[in-house]
Amino acid sequence: MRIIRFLSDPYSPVLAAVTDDRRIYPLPYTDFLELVRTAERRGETPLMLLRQVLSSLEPLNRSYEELALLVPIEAPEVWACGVTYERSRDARNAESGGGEGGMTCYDKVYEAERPEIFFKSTAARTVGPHQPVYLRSDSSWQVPEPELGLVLDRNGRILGYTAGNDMSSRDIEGENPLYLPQAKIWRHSCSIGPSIRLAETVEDPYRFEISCRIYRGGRKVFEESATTGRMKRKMEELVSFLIRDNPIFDGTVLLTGTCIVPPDNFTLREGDRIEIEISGIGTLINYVKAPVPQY
Ligand code: DO4
Ligand code: MG
Repeated sequence: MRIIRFLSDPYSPVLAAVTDDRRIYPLPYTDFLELVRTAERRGETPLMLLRQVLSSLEPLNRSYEELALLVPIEAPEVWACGVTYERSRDARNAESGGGEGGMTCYDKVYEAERPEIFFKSTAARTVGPHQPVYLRSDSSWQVPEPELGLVLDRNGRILGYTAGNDMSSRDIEGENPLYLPQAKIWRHSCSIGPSIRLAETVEDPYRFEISCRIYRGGRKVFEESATTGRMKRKMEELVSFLIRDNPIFDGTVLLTGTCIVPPDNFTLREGDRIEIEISGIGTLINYVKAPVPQY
């Protein structure tokens, strides 16, 4: 069972459940958190509540593909983990010119007890399906980072899973790791969606298949797949470090790090179409836009 938001006529957001057979049921809740809280008040899980509610509702007479999807949750904050996969560690060593001789900061954090966790985005900087992600004007080496996202409550409980794009500037981070916030945070540098897969419907979160495809002028210029089974850490371990002495909000999203990095000679260009697909969650599609001049 997945939860989406879409824009109905006349322009109001609707929360809906998508069943495994892709039927869509508009829900009587304003957002995902209201669904979770209603279930909690009734001493039920979100899935138990949805099963009851859906039995008295009619599915929508439209297909998933026809809907104008919105960001599935307006996450007050998005945090992200880094170097949780070998692929990310190796790419970072390459872009920073490290990796020869002594241990780099990336080698160290990959092995350390404490994971890398950084602040990634706010609701205003985060976009949903089919909204543009922007490039930075001062970077010439930019890539999407396809990541599994955990949707958390204020206690760090994993309520659901979503797909995320941790847009990254490899030349800025490669120049100096202290530039990380600038390599990670700018206008529309984070995208999440298209749905939230209820955590209780996921048997094993280390079996998500993640794929990334990038199209340029209609031609596929990049494709790669990996699985969350290659993650060095456990999801609960990442969450426990996030919430250590750090109160979070209901609906916070934690991106769990990238397992896919395009080749070193690849950089995003205006007009590229990025597709991030995660099994059981769906495909998050965004177009790349040139930076907006300051005003
Ligand atoms: O170390 C910098 C960021 C790493 C990251 O974003 C990732 O591994 O996904
Ligand atoms: Mg990342």
